[in-house]
Amino acid sequence: MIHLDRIVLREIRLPLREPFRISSGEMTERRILLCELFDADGASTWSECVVDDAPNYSPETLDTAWPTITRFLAPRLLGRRVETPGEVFALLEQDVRGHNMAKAALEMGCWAIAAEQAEMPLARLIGGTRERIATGISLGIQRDVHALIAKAEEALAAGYQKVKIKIAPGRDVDWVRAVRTAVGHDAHLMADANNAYTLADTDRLLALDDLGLMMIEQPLAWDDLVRHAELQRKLRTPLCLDESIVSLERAQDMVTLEAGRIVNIKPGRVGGFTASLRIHDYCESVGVPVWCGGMLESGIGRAYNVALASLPNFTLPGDLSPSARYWAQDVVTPEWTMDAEGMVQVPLGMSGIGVTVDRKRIESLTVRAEELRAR
Ligand code: OSB
Ligand code: MG
Repeated sequence: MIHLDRIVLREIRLPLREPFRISSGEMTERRILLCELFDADGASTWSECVVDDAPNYSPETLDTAWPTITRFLAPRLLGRRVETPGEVFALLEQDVRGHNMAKAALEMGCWAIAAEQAEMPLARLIGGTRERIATGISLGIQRDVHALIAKAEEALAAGYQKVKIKIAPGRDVDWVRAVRTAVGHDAHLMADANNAYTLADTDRLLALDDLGLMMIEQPLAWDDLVRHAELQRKLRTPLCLDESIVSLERAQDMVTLEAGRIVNIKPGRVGGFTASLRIHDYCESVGVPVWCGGMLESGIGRAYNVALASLPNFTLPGDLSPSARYWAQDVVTPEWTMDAEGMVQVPLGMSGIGVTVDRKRIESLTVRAEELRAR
């Protein structure tokens, strides 16, 4: 049983080792929202709300998630007894529209509390079966095509099993073709447009069809399915939806409309693990492969992604780069690493999220904190 009596929210600032640019914006430093959850029985854990500073990926930001949690979401959990973490999503969904990342931070934290109570690794509690997970890298938009080629070659040499190239109009077909020529036809490449195109760009997108990409991620609007379906009818390359899939129902709609053939599951975007598990199971039942995306999480958010990606239908490499790719120093020990085969180990040797949170470091990075208690 889960019975939270205290939640502490914190904002920390963590500078990225290099700026990360996507078609809709650039990040140099992450403003990260962390939650610490305390159960009345003594169990506690950390979770991460994967919002960013600006609403260029989803409508949520750190500054919308914070008051949504304090005013609307945390009061529903604090002081309440809940039998299983699988009930938390419905509790947070009831009459609260949207704010999936805010919901997910608390919902996933409840799963980790349950894992602590059961003395089980989170990955096993949710039904994960893998011990190692194939990893891909997401390469931000580079200064020029030469820089992009160098990054892609470096990533493949390091063992990454998939290279995702962020694209935008003018930095797309020629750039991806140049990478393909440099790395050869066997390398697993894909492109992610983060909504940079419309159907008026169909010819340009069709030119990507000859480059042997595993998939093209979210070329059209963040909330669109119908136009993605129109595009998919013309493309041989599978479309993968990211931004558009905010719930099980949207994943079902994607399949019904044939708007895409692959789903990128980010637990924050869909409201947590319960929704992620439903989408995973549904996709498995209709033969749609899924993989785990990333939001430049700290090592805390990464722990949840790794646990989720250990489920059986996560058959494609996830955006689960090791800590050192993002940060000079992560907030967890051990830091997340990847072996030479591009595999991340699922931590199965301890209960809960599988890493130890460096509280001293988090305290030194904290710019604000707020404690919430059962009333
Ligand atoms: O579209 O997948 C995306 C990062 C921020 C916002 C959106 C996306 C991304 C990434 C980075 O691609 C994935 C990672 O965490 O390495
Ligand atoms: Mg994406």
